[in-house]
Amino acid sequence: MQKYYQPEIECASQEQIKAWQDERLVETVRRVYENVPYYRAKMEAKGVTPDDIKSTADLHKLPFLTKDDLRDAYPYGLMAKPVKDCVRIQSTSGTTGRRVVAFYTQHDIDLWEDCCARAIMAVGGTEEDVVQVSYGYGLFTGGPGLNGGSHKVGCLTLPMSSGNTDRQLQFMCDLGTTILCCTPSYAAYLAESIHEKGLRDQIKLKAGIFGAEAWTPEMRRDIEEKLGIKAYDIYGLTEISGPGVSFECSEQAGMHINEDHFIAEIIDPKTGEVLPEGEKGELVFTSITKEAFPLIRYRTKDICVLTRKPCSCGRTHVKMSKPMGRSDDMMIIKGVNVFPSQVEAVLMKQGYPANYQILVSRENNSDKMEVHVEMTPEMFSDNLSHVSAREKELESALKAMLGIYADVKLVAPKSIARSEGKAVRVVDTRNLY
Ligand code: DLL
Repeated sequence: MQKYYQPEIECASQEQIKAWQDERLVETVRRVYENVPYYRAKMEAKGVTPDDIKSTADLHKLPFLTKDDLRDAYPYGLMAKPVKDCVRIQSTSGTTGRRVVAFYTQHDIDLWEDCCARAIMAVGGTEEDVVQVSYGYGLFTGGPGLNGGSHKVGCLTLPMSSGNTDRQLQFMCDLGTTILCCTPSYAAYLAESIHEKGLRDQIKLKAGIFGAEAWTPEMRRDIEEKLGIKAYDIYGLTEISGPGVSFECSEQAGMHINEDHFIAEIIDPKTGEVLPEGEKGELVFTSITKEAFPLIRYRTKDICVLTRKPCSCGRTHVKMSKPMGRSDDMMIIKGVNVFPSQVEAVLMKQGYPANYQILVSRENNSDKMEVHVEMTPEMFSDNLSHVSAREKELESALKAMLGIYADVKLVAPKSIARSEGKAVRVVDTRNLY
């Protein structure tokens, strides 16, 4: 039997959902206009005041917000509550090295954890379950979000964080983990290790909640088969709270967006025009319950489709498809958001020319990032040991900027193919979308 964490909300009528959204949108817009000078200026520039916003039908009148706004307003410019009312930040990388920082009051954390609890119960989680949270903890939202949701459901929670595979497997076997939460690529890696070590009979897993990056239907089948589980998708982004903005249910076909907290729109990424239900475009969110960091019409850059087709699970909230790509150049490598501009900034700072190429591939279900960088003619004449020392130096500078390892290869001047139009900065052979 299908169980819900908050049935009266998750299965509310369309009218009720609309009524919540109307009321909360009007309140949120007024609040940010009065408390956040950055928003007030943006609204004034578009000639719109809180009096113009009477319901969700007026949403289109409001200006969009992008990662650039977050960068411009960094660090405190979009905060809608004083620091004394905030208890947490989470963070992720931004477009040109400035990080995105999201703020939370205790109430914000509470609502975020409710969303994650809904996701856990949607995959069959109950207080009988042992939930292994193998998303990273710390600034990344994955660990803290699912951890909180698991507590709310009353599951025994293993705050493993990512890495240390032997320890992951030992706890999984010894404590009888039933639900695994991690990125799909780490799930695939764990599945392979379980298979290789012949541990399949010793595990009690029944479900997995895997998100934070794109994964293919083939990958889902492979993980499900190797582990003998159902693998569910979960979506979210730091700016809008973290995991649990939307989650899959028993249908395993699209993710329910928690519409009592977030209003979703699909727009044409080129014109900004709102598209009708069922059309593919960029997903835009407005958060309507957040106290510290409410974002209005935030452009996610994720390309998706929304559907209100009734779902057999009984939930009534709109469903989004799996993201089908991005309208910007952000890549997710080993679960970490990486922009080519960040790589470029490091190279420039270290005195390299802007002739480089980022090669991303997947080997044994694990992402690999290589950066080929042209040397200047002076560097090229150096001896070989200097070259390898320079490579190491760049690798650590990139690690400091991105948080992940990239294999740097310094190549001869003019050896990276020049293109006639836009430079081909990224060659991604993973075929994830
Ligand atoms: O990835 C939050 C999260 C943690 C989601 C754990 C799910 C599980 P960010 O690091 O800010 O936040 O990255 C957000 O990741 O805009 C999408 O492009 C991508 N993304 C997130 N979930 C999925 C998914 C977390 N299920 C960015 N499928 C988003 C495909 C996803 N892409």
